[in-house]
Amino acid sequence: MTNTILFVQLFMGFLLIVADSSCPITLSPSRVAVKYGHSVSINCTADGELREMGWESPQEGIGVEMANYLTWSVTNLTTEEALCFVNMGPDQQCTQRADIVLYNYPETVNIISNSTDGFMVEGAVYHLICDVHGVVPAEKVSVMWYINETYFQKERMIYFSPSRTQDRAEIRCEAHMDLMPEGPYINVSSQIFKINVNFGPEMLCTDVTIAEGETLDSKCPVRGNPTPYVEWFKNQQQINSTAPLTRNDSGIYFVNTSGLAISQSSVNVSISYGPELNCPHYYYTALEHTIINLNCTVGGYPKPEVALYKDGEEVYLGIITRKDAGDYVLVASTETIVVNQTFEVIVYYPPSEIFELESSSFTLGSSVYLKCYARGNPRPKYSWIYYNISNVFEENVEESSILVIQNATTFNMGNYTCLASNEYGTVFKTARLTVEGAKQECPLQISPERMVLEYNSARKTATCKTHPTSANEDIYWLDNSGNNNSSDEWVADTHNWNANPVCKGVFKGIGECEKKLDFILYKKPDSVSISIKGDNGTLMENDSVTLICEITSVAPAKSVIVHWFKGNESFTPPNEVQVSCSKPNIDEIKESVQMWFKTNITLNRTNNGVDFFCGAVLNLPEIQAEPNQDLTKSSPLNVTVYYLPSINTTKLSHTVPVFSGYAEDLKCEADGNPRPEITWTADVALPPQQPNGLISVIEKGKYTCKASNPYGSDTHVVEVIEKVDYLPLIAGFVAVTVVIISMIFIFIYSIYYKNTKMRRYNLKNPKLGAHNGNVAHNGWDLPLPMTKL
Ligand SMILES: *C1O[C@H](CO)[C@@H](O)[C@H](O)[C@H]1NC(C)=O
Ligand SMILES: *[C@@H]1O[C@H](CO)[C@@H](O)[C@H](O)[C@H]1NC(C)=O
Ligand SMILES: *[C@@H]1O[C@H](CO)[C@@H](O)[C@H](O)[C@H]1NC(C)=O
Ligand SMILES: *[C@@H]1O[C@H](CO)[C@@H](O)[C@H](O)[C@H]1NC(C)=O
Ligand SMILES: *[C@@H]1O[C@H](CO)[C@@H](O)[C@H](O)[C@H]1NC(C)=O
Ligand SMILES: *[C@@H]1O[C@H](CO)[C@@H](O)[C@H](O)[C@H]1NC(C)=O
Ligand SMILES: *[C@@H]1O[C@H](CO)[C@@H](O)[C@H](O)[C@H]1NC(C)=O
Ligand SMILES: *[C@@H]1O[C@H](CO)[C@@H](O)[C@H](O)[C@H]1NC(C)=O
Ligand SMILES: *[C@@H]1O[C@H](CO)[C@@H](O)[C@H](O)[C@H]1NC(C)=O
Ligand SMILES: *[C@@H]1O[C@H](CO)[C@@H](O)[C@H](O)[C@H]1NC(C)=O
Ligand SMILES: *[C@@H]1O[C@H](CO)[C@@H](O)[C@H](O)[C@H]1NC(C)=O
Ligand SMILES: *[C@@H]1O[C@H](CO)[C@@H](O)[C@H](O)[C@H]1NC(C)=O
Repeated sequence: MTNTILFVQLFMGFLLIVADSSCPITLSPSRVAVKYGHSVSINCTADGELREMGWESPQEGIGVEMANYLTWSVTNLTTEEALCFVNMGPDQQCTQRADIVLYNYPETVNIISNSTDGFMVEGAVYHLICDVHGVVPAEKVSVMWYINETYFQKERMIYFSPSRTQDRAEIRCEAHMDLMPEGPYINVSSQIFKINVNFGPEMLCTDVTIAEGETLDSKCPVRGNPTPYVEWFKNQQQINSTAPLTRNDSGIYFVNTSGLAISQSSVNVSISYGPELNCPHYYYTALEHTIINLNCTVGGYPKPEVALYKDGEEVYLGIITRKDAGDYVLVASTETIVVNQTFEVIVYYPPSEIFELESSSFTLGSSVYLKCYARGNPRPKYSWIYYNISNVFEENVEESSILVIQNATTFNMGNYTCLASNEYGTVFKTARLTVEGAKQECPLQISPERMVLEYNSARKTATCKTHPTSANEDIYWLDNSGNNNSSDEWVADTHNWNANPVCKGVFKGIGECEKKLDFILYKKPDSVSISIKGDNGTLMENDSVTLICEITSVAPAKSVIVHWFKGNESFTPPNEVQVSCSKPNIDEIKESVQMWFKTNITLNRTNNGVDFFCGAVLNLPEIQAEPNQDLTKSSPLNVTVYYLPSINTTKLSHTVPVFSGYAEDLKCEADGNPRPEITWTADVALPPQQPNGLISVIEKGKYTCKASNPYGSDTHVVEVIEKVDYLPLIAGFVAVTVVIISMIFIFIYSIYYKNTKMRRYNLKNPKLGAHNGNVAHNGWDLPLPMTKL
């Protein structure tokens, strides 16, 4: 800054020096601006000395005067010409022209245009001139144009093409003249030039979409200046264009306009509305694998986009599955408007397969739980099929059903079927409960379990019931021979051999099973007889014969037992007993039969003359209360067994001594059937034979005994030898010995007798005599005197 100032000062000094050197005149003020007709005064000073000086000017010029200074004054200045001069010497004159700016304000500033009264047509070109009148100095004048107080141009004449937005714009121009610093700044504005821009009528719509409720007027106004007169037609009918439009008003309209000009145009009007969304329900129900008809209506123009959302994701509802259940939002949207509606989808489906129900085995006495669960909508109802006894309970827990078996028994074995059903279907599953190592029991009880009746006796009844008790099970007797109306009773027919009463039941969870009544119809034998086979008249010892016990009309065959008797004693046959029957299959046959019990025995002599019996008995505990009563005995069979003679040698030794003079008896005894004949022969003279095979021999020799019967003979030889007679000697010795022994014995006995006699008599009660036998009977005080034991 200081540098700049210094520069200016230096420059001024240079100018002064130049002036000084040429001309010492100083004008004060050096420069002056004066309004036309106003006064001005300029002091012309030479260099302080008196000089000849003067002023030349068309106004108030001053002739040469001697002065230090000379002041030129004009009161009504009209010229800019004024010159101060100083005569410096002869022919030397220096002058200084006064720097005067004479000015004057514009008299008028007008806008001149070729539009009439400011009326302009949009787009046309008009010129505007800013006409500044009476201003001095004219060349110093500049022009500024304003439109609505906004500067826009500076030319004195401008070309202007108005737009409709400039309708009623105010245009003015300003004339400016800057005479500063000596003079003023002149700023004069013209009058406002108001323009009126005409255009139209202008219909901008050709193809238009108008929202429902709006009007043609508002959406398709006809622009124009002057305001046009507009008539709308549709189908040759004039339309009230200020009436709100409805969605049915789409179509082609014709518009007649008259304003700046008259024109007709056609407009294709579409009415936009919506989107409108209307679903009839807030929830929909559908069966799985079907299609839901949401039946929602979507309206609107332009056509809205419709999308379905579930959990924030766009979805498509096709064939419904259970996963599709839930809340949905249906959204209809155009570029600007979004509407939505929520609804719920409920999917019905039949129960799924049953889970968690599995076959298993349990231990007796434990608790068993069977769970049945199936998915389904609506929630399935459960039912069970099983053999229903009192320790089984059903419990519905949440969405499942539990079957509880407390203290399980073998009767809880079986099939357990769970059914799950809803309106749309039923599923079932069967689990089997077993006990390891146990068999399925048939829950039937027949009472009595066994029925033993005599043929032709009174009828009796058996009942069949479930056991353990269970309701509503189907029980019947299979044998209809004795069937009663009541299905659980069976009446025995004691004439029917073939009754086979079976009680049958059909049980849920177990199926069919049956129990047999152990029904026995018995008949005691009509007769029993014993015979022997192989008896061709003579039965010899060691013959093998067959004993046959025949029993007639007995039942049941398998229960018949035969007892064999020899004499009055029973015996067990040594060999196998063969049983045969008049009908085959002894173990099965029920009706009365004829039976043969055969056994082989080997005969011996002890069987001779013995009565054989057989007796039949039924081995049925029920009729064996009195065992022997029921034994049906045969009549006796008297067996005769023939056998060869045999001599009893124990009584007859081979050598027999005889004392001379004494006779010796020889007795030959022989066994045999028939009784053998005994004959003695000898090599000496045979003494006379006595009956019973007895002979008395005296002579020594060989004696032969022969026993014979029709089946054979036996012989025995006895040799009789002679012996010396020592008998008297021996007899004497024996007599002496006997005497000695007798004496010793008597002696010993007499000592023993004395001792025992004393003791025994002490036991006698001495009181008895005194009391005359009248004593209390104390049990041990017997009234009887104790006698010698
Ligand atoms: C100034 O001069 C003009 C013409 O020279 C004249 O018409 C005017 O009356 C004068 N004004 C006065 C105040 O003298
Ligand atoms: C002109 O200048 C002189 C000398 O400087 C002075 O005395 C005088 O008063 C001035 N006159 C006017 C009108 O200023
Ligand atoms: C006005 O003047 C301009 C320029 O001179 C010319 O182009 C235009 O046609 C004129 N307009 C009228 C209505 O005379
Ligand atoms: C001219 O004068 C008017 C009115 O006094 C003023 O509003 C305008 O700003 C002036 N123009 C300039 C360029 O100074
Ligand atoms: C045109 O419609 C507007 C609005 O409905 C109504 O006010 C006006 O009276 C109607 N004009 C005629 C001519 O029906
Ligand atoms: C759909 O809705 C219409 C009208 O709301 C009704 O007549 C029709 O029966 C509905 N169809 C179905 C499948 O719900
Ligand atoms: C099982 O038997 C009990 C008692 O008799 C009865 O209350 C229950 O309904 C029966 N259950 C079934 C599934 O039959
Ligand atoms: C379970 O059953 C057995 C025999 O059936 C019986 O003795 C026992 O008391 C039962 N226990 C319970 C807890 O019912
Ligand atoms: C068999 O009979 C004899 C006599 O006849 C008799 O002594 C015997 O005691 C009887 N035995 C039986 C077991 O009856
Ligand atoms: C008995 O003996 C006969 C002949 O030797 C034989 O055929 C039969 O089978 C035997 N019977 C028995 C039961 O041993
Ligand atoms: C068997 O018969 C014989 C001869 O006929 C007879 O002697 C015997 O006493 C009879 N035995 C019985 C036990 O009847
Ligand atoms: C032989 O006789 C004796 C004596 O009388 C007798 O004890 C025995 O049993 C008889 N023996 C036979 C085989 O008969």
